[in-house]
Amino acid sequence: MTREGLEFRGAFIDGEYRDGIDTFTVENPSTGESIAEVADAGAQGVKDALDAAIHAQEEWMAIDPSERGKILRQVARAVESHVDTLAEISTREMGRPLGLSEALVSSTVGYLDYYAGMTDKIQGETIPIPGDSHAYTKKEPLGVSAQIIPWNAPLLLCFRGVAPALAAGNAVVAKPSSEAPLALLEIAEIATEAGLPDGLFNMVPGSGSTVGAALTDADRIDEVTFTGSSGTGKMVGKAAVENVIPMALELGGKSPAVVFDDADLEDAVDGAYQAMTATSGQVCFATTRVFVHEDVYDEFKERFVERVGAVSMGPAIEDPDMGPVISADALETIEEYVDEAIENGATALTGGRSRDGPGHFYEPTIIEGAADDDRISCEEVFGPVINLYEFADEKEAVRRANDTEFGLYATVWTNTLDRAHRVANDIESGSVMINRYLGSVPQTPFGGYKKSGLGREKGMQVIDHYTQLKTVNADLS
Ligand code: TXE
Repeated sequence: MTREGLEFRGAFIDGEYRDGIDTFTVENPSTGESIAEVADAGAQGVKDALDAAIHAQEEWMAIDPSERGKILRQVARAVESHVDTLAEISTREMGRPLGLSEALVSSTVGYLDYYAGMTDKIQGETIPIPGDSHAYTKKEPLGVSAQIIPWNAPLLLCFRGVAPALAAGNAVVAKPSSEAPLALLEIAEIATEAGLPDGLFNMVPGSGSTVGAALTDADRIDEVTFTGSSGTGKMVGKAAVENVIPMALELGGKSPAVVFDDADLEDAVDGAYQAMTATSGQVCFATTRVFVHEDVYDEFKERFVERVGAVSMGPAIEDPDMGPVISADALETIEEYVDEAIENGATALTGGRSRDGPGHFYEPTIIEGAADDDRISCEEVFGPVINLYEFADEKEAVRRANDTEFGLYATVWTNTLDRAHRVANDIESGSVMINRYLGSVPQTPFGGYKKSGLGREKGMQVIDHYTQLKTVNADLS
């Protein structure tokens, strides 16, 4: 269906697309053009989705666990056969270069396969207790999981939560970000066509303050998973406390990388380069503060500046090294942070400005000379901006790396074994990478220390989050 010449997408509720109470427009950040109209599900859409989810969940948890795994594997195969379509939609709506979008859809398939294999391994324990007794535990589903999805990696971040939630026997009502709802609506349809029962996975688009709040405030949800900004996360958390339900909050970071004098500098530069260019730095765990030992600082700087100088930037669909940032507002925020840092005495070694023309492009920017307590050193810029700092010894590096309210991700570059593990131990962060930047696989738990969030996603342990433990204690005498 088309409205005003644009593609139209309905809300996806109970296995079908539906009109909502209104529509909103989705823009291509590479061009600034409107590309689709999407239904605003409104509070009624949330209510309908919850009705459908509650009904579907009762039937889903009654299905044999290995059969549930088989269905999730079918969904994985269906998503796999749509990698190109999903990647293209995602690239158009949120501006990630096409090759990277394809890689992220493949990672999404990885989450489905990993958790599909877990459906028949969710088991309790027998517990030896005094007397003639038989005590055991069972892990039972919670019911309906509400998933609030951001725009920066919609498919992967959605299935990071949805795959284990479904595997554990729950239903899902998800709210996509208004910036990037299209690929998620497409994947909901693909999953349902592949055999996921109607109503088990619903997608309710609309604004955060109306549809998002209607979902997280609903007393019929049994769990909430949120990825996004700290401010919104706190609101979602308050609603979860009111509802007395478990929550997982992933609220971003200000991730340090520490580069020692014995590091492989080429690898360390590559790590910083990837952090800056992948999704234009708009990644929760992206390295944004690089601390380099004074003996190799100049060499690191020279190589990093040279590497960044060669970045190709352009429309994401043409698969450049780096695409745009998500919106005009985001561009303005990045400009404010960088301009303020420069006014305060820092230097932009590269970039430091946005690019004229259509789309929302900010040049990859290396900042030198920002103070540790400047706003650019402390707050999430969410753009292709990295700060360089020089340090003299390990203690200083760790202290400054930890001098942040966040604690999501950190990277250590050194070839000294004891130092690598000592620093990994001392850094206050939910994940620490040693001599690698990326380590994102479904098997490893992920989540934040300090203000970066609450709870852990991924890995086997997340099944505990999506289940409730029942203790059964029988008198055998
Ligand atoms: O986030 P919001 P936005 C950070 C990043 C970025 C900033 C703003 O710094 O610049 O947040 O991005 C929904 N009840 N991150 O505006 O508002 C909203 O519709 C329920 C970090 O996108 O937090 C969207 O689906 N839901 C990050 C989701 O919450 C509500 C990823 C996130 O939106 C709601 C993205 C409400 N009252 C942004 N209000 C990360 N951790 O990776 C909004 N939403």
